[in-house]
Amino acid sequence: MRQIIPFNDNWLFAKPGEAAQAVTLPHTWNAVDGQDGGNDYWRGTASYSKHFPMPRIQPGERVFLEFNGAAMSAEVLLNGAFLTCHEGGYSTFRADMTELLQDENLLTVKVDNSENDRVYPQKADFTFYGGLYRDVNLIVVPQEHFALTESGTPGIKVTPEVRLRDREAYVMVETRQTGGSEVWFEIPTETGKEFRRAPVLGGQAVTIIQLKNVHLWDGVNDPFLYTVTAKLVKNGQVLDEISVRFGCRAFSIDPDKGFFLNGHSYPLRGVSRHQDRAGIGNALTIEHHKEDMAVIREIGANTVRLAHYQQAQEFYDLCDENGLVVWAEIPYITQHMPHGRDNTLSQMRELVTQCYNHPSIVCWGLSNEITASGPVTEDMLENHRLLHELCHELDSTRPTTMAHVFMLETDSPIIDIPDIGSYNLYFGWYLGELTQNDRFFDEYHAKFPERVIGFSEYGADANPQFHASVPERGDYTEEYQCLYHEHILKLIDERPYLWATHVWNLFDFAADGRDEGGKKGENQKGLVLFDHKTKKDAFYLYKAAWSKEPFVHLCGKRYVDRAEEITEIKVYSNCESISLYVDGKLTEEKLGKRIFTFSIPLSGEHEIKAVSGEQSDCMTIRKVAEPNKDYLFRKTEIVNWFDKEDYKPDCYSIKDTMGALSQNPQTAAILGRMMQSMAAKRGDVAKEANSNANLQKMMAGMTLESLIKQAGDSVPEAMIRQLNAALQKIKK
Ligand code: GCB
Repeated sequence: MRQIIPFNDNWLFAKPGEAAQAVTLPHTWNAVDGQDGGNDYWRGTASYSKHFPMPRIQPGERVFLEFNGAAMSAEVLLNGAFLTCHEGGYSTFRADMTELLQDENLLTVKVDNSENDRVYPQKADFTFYGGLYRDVNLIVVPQEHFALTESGTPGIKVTPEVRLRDREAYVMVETRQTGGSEVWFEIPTETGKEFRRAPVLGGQAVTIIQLKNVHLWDGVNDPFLYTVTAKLVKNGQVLDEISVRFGCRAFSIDPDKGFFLNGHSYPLRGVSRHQDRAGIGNALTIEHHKEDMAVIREIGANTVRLAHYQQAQEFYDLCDENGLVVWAEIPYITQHMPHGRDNTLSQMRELVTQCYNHPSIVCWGLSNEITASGPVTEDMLENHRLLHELCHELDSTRPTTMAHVFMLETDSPIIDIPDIGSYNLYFGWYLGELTQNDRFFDEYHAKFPERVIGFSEYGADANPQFHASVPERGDYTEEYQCLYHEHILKLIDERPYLWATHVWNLFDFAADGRDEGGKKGENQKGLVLFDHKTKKDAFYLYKAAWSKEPFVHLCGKRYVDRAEEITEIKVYSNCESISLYVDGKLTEEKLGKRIFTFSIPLSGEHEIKAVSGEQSDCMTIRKVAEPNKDYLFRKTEIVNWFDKEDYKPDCYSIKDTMGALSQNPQTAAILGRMMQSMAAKRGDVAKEANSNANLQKMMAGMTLESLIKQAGDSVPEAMIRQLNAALQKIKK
């Protein structure tokens, strides 16, 4: 019988020219430098080595080595001889090492996350951690065994076809193997078990098992899972055995009505997740995965976009168990690389092969914002067509999708390639007004009523150190993040045709190139901090919308010192009424939905308590004479400096629109320089926004002043003054 032996202990890790250190897997070498900003984390080739004795095996047995994540490329040597190599840091690969084994062995894995032009990702808004950051195992199997090596296959493929009307499913089960003469399949059911035998023909065995009265996998309501066991048999003797869980569900997507699960409307509303956390990088344990899932369950999401690459099998398993609908994707992102085609195809082949059996997954993401760094080329189109065809060759049951960058023209030919589409929009954060998001979808849906469209990313950065009573775009306050999401949540509620929506992001995550909003190396669009524990206020807005667990949350607990005479108290709750107590006295009771606001006069220190039935929350706030400077991301006010200066209305200034400034060659040149320096410190979206014609059109109506405001501290005040002075020298 097969044995799986954990192989995580007693490794030696060494960077070139450095002494080796003992490590236990999972391990990444960028846990610290990949999160501290500066875009200077070490990318190179390091080595992991391990001595081990000959595993105890029976004659004829084979020993496979399994890597579940070697980022980004790996070359594996056993006793100095080449065993295998792999490109792509997020998928499983295995190799048969039996022939190279000796009494005493030395395994060496050269792992490489250095820059190149072939292996995705190379350009994206997250840290490309290097290392053996997921489990390594030995798998000992008999001579004749289920397949292990082709694209990291689980050896078994389960395709349930559900007939809702008859409440039955026809489950096709296929296995691949070396040897054996037949395969015995067994599915325990709630009333007994189904058993079938199928002959091995050409290395494959197939059966179809009818499940009557099928228990459906019904999302978060009832994520029921079956298990199928396959036994490889010869002469009546069982040689190898594997089992896998699967779920029976049917889904469809309507361009007008959105997503349907098992015949009922099931709007997909949820979050995205990256696989890293503060101080640990991507070397996560099962406990980390479980903690993340608990947060997803707490917020009440029914879908998760596992961005921007294949994530750990343990996490897809958790999604199956918890009924989360998953968008799965490969890291074909930001920049199309002409030499990267094979790598996109092999990463997709592995994703689909390795993840096929998860009922949670409903689509394969071909790429993310792939047009962000350059125009749509014939090579890029061809790459997408091949990926799309590959997905359908491997899987006829799931649609392909793409996440488009917000400046991609809606009539671009690339949009027609995947079965369904989705846009990442950041109006109201990187640029523009919040209402531009609404307008975008309204226009899109009116123009392309037959296209399925979703909202694959939206978000605003917030550092919970920063607060404002009048929040503004670009101030990085918790309060602006709340306003932003309140707007978008309403937008989504009013547009049921959006087949799936995903907040970017559930958790803050590492993007070592970032330096903004008071933190280095982090993208702070999370609803939860990078510790994956501390929740920002906006988290509770979604909880109020999605979760059925009654709760009351008082916003602004970290906004203690308040200078205003009358302050707003905001409560997020899924209860129907909220009673507000100030210093122990009931001041007001309100009926409402999700968002409850109260105005209370401030004098001294106050105990605030919000109550609904059994649920309550409390906080202390106090009146202060002057605004607390620690709450301000921008320590100086930028609104007033301009008025104080001598202002010549017949000359250009930052009060002019981007459209007007780009008309005049002199002001256009000044603008260009400023945009470049602004973009340097922010994510790729901001960087690419510079050169995009479609985007320039969208921004033409904005004043330069409002653009600067939302750019936060990437434009220092001295520079704004200089800029204005330079513009004021140019006559209109
Ligand atoms: C995007 C990208 C994502 C970034 C995000 C941002 O559109 O797809 O990877 O992290 O924008 O925060 O800028």
